[in-house]
Amino acid sequence: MKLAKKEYLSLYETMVRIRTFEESGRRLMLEGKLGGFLHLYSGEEAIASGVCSELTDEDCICSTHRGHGHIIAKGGSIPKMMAELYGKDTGYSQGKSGSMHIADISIGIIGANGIVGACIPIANGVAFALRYKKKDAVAVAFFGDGSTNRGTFHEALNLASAWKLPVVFVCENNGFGMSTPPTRSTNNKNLSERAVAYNIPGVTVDGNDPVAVKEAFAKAVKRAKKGDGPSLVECLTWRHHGHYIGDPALYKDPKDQKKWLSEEVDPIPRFEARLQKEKIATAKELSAIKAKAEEEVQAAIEFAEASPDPEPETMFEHVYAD
Ligand SMILES: Cc1ncc(C[n+]2csc(CCOP(=O)(O)OP(=O)(O)O)c2C)c(N)n1
Repeated sequence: MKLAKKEYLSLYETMVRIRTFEESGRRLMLEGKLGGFLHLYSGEEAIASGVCSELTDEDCICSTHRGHGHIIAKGGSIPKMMAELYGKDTGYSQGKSGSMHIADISIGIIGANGIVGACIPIANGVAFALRYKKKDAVAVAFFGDGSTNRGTFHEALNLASAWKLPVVFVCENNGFGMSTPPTRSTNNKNLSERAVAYNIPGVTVDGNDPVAVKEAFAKAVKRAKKGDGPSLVECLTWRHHGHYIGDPALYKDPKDQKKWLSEEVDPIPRFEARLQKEKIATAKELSAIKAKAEEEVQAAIEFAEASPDPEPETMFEHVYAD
């Protein structure tokens, strides 16, 4: 897949914005400024960037507990997400949901979700609605390797195939479901093989290469929009940190950890090297993008810190529909 310079830089910028947000979140939590749980997306940025670069505001994504990257790549607001992590009134859910329930329906972010595998059938419902409303749009479900062992995954793939729903299933295989690698929980070499059971295409791609992800995902979108039904795209990647902040990840082999965090494998330095080698961008252009992301996240932190806490009397708002 050959892209215009603007497109390559946009993929890079999205990855950098995600990494900057995540690493700042990590620092803030370790400093005791954020509460709750944070499941970081560092290391997996190429997937959200590649996928969301093929989507418009009409297309919808259903996300997971590890959702910040998806939200940023789909155009979500970094200040509102940061304020939500701070539990502030200006956050996406007025500070009442935290990291795992962020949604922005106006731009197709149906929601992060703390229940593993729950977003997969939800994406089917969204896809059904998009088709019913005759929209030229798709629904995307992001989920981890561990989620493919849940019944929701199998039920959703079966129904999506039977009804030829315009949905794409994106499995982010980051090597672990909490501490368990897929080799200990399934007998499939590639999780994309599971698509065979539902008679839909299944591919495994390099999930640390945003262009490879974009290319595979674009094919799946084309098929979905033509009315031919869903596809399963498995993206191989690695989460840089523990399952959540606080998990020391002692179950990781240090050799694997070193390899995946190396400049040759980490999606960001790897893409930087490619962009420079292929003379698509200079080191100066790339550092300017990094500096802009730092400024953006810093401004979001200042916005969040200056924002008010929610009023106690609003505690029961948004619990039930009026
Ligand atoms: C139904 C359900 N079971 C268990 C959990 C606890 N849990 C939270 S994340 C997680 C692992 C998910 O692994 P995976 O789907 O591979 O996603 P990853 O965390 O690797 O991104 C588990 C078991 C949960 N939140 N929901």
